[in-house]
Amino acid sequence: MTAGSAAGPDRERGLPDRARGPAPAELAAAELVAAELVAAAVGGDRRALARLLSAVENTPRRWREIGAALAGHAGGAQTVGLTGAPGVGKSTTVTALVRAYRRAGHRVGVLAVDPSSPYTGGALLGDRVRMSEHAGDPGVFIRSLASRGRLGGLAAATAQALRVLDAAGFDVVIVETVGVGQAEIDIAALADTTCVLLAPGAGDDVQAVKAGLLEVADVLVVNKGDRPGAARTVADLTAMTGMRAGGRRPAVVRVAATLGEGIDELVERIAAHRRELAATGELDRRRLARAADEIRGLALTALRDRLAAPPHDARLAELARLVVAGAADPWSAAERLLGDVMTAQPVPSA
Ligand SMILES: Nc1nc2c(ncn2[C@@H]2O[C@H](COP(=O)(O)OP(=O)(O)O)[C@@H](O)[C@H]2O)c(=O)[nH]1
Ligand SMILES: [Mg+2]
Repeated sequence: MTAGSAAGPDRERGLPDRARGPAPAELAAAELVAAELVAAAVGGDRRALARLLSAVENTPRRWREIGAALAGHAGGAQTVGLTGAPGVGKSTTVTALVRAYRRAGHRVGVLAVDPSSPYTGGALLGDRVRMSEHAGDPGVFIRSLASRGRLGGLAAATAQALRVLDAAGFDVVIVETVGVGQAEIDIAALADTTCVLLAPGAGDDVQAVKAGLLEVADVLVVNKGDRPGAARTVADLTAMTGMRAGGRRPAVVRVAATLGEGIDELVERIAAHRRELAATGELDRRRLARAADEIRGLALTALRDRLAAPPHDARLAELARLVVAGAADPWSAAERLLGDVMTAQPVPSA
């Protein structure tokens, strides 16, 4: 399998050995079975961690094998999603958060999820420069995931990658995603606590409402707090969230990420949200709901795949002929088809 070489070592930013080309040993490592890679990653081996993330990103058919090896290791990390429009300051805020979490002694993993190629966007180049202050710190692991044009697949890949970083023992795992569409918002919502970033300025708040961003926000962050209009935006958002019918009201935090201002408060708001989730049972409820979604998705995909493949595709065609000939009704035909499909077969990996 070629996942490691396809992704390129350059993708694993923060790794001291990132400039090397794939060595034979590395290619051999890519062939390792998931259980060995997971055991090594759980033991702190960053190369194994990078290999696992490459496999997750490039080889969905290995998800099952990897997921099975991860079971029992994941679940300990606090996950934080950061979303917002391009340029609002997500990467700058992530960098500041990483610094704050490191000061507190936490190990931090970061997934930067970009719908475009990480090599073409200028923003990611900027990320790389800013994030480089954490390069060589064994308590920090930063990785970008690109969608290759399939955002639905990206959400699934991000869920697996989160699980990998969680199992690898990071106390906090941060996911940065551009909040420009439902698929990206879904990715941010994979986290326990979702932070929505806005910048001061007329119309930003309205755009966020339109994009459905406010609904997913557990914490609203007004970044670029050093700019004119920040106090006004904080006041507008506070008023707006006050009108939210029922449910929890998100905290509104003013931050100037480039100056490091408001970051400690943001860390505290994220921690407070997490404490509240745990105390109310909401954390378990969300995790159960996410697991149910994932199982349902896998089951439906497996069902659809089976219906499209032999022998069920032929059976479907035969039943269709019976229905058209008036020899069967579509409901009983569907029942017969389901009865055939529901034989004990493993759910395929991809
Ligand atoms: N004035 C000001 N500029 C900021 C702040 N945070 C980020 N920026 C700038 O906004 C631009 C985009 O930041 P970036 O973190 O790449 O945004 P992203 O696209 O949301 O990840 C960069 O030029 C940052 O230096 C801030 O708090 N104040
Ligand atoms: Mg960014």
